[in-house]
Amino acid sequence: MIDNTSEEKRPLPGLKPLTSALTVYITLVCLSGVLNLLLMLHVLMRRNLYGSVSSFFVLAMAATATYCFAYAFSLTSSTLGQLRFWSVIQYFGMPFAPAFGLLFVMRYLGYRLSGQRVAAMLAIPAMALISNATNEWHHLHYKQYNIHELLGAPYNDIEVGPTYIIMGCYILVCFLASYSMLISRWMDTARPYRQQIVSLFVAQMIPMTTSFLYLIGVTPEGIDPVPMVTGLSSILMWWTIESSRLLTIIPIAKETIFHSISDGVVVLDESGKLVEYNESCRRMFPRMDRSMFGQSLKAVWFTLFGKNDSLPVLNARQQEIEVISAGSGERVYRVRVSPLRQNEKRNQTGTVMIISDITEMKMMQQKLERHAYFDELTQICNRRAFFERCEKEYVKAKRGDVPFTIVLFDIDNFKKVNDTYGHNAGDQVLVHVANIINSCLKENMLFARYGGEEFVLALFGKTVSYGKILAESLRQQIASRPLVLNGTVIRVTSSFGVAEASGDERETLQNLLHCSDKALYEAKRGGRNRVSVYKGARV
Ligand code: GH3
Ligand code: MG
Ligand code: MG
Repeated sequence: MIDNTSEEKRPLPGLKPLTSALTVYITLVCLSGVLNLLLMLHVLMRRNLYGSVSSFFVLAMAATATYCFAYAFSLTSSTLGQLRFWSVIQYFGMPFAPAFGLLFVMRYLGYRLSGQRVAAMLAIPAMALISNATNEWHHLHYKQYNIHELLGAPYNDIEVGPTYIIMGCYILVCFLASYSMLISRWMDTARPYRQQIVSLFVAQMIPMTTSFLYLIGVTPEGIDPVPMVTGLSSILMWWTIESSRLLTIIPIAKETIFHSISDGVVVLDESGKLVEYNESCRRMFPRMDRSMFGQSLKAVWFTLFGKNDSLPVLNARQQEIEVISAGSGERVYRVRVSPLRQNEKRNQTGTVMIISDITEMKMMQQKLERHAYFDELTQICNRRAFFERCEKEYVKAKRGDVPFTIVLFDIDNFKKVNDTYGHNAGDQVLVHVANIINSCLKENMLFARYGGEEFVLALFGKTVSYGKILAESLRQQIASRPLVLNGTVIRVTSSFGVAEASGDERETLQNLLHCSDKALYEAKRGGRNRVSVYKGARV
């Protein structure tokens, strides 16, 4: 075989006018190119409708169209230089098309594709392009690239090198990977969408079978038949896009759904043995692993929550259980347990447990409850919590004919405390007073911050005389325990108003509070730092 690379510019002596066979090849290749180009433009213009899945499809079509047109031009070459030039241009499409095709299939089937993964998958096509373009320096892609001795230009006679073989194998791997992915998803794909899978399969099968026939020498010598048949794949894809809305409705495999659920899912068989769990479950409980398949519910529960209590009963009822995991860093989970049936009529064939981590939600809930019912500064009940609880106790006392007393008290001259020591010191005084009262009270006594520097006590089952004695002792405690803040002694006193429920049917809690407020006013008027009992008229 003669290496003709040095004679690139010289037209071959045996150059023939375009033969009829060549005219047919060029027409077919151009037709394929136009079909690929039109389909690419069609999808490109409607990409907003099709979403991200269409991007690799457009790239695959663009690569195939480039391959076709460059090959059509190569078929008009009359010199080796022209043939080589168009061969390099072809490589901007040919090795990339199967890689983009595989990327499209992967995205279509719901695989996550990072930028790095995409770049890695395009590395060999890029290597093939560079290797072909620089072949004249190293002959790694084509050991020999000549014009066919007998047929003349544009038919070529090649002897392939190692990078060509790598590229060929890679293209084959791309096709085989697409096929195996499509086949493996066949069972998971709902019947109406199986046409899409078949079309994708056949569309890739057409160029692959053709290259196989080319390799075994069945197709005309010196001619690459693959570009001619890519048009057929395009027609098939076009038809599938229109008829079964290939790019609009994508059948997401059940497996993908199962693993992308953010809750942990655990599946048990009819005897309660572990048969499956999803990705989220593994992330939530890193100790879960596939060696646990076949283990009992008890063992699985222990791995999940570190304890063996609150186990669900695997019967035909739906249950919802809240579990706090044992050990350090305890978390709260909500486990919904449902029976699994193949269909409505069949008996239970297993159990599915859906596990949600509700730790953050619970914490938020507790925080909101605290905000709603506790005074942030003094950490005692706020006015709202007081009314909710006091109303219940008041009604209960009234019904049971049990005495009920209210003690209302207010810090004396508190404005002066603020003015003299500052607002922050005033706050500390409020906390100090609340702490003193808390230390003197029995548990379960309802004590709340009623307003700014006003507090309230509800004494269920206690008469006004008990209230008076208690108020007097609290008054003394406050007066005798000054707050020492940064070396400054802040003395405060309080005035108290005490009133007992009258037992009158018409009396309300508001009336009673009003009475204690009047008594408090009397205490203030009487000179402050004293206890006053309501003695006026009732309702
Ligand atoms: P009296 O003996 O008549 O009760 O006089 P007083 O100064 O205590 O009463 P007044 O109602 O005139 O003033 C209450 C002051 O309490 C006014 C307000 O600025 C202050 N205050 C209310 N809530 C807070 C609080 O949360 N922190 C602080 N530092 N001051 C508060
Ligand atoms: Mg006051
Ligand atoms: Mg006041």
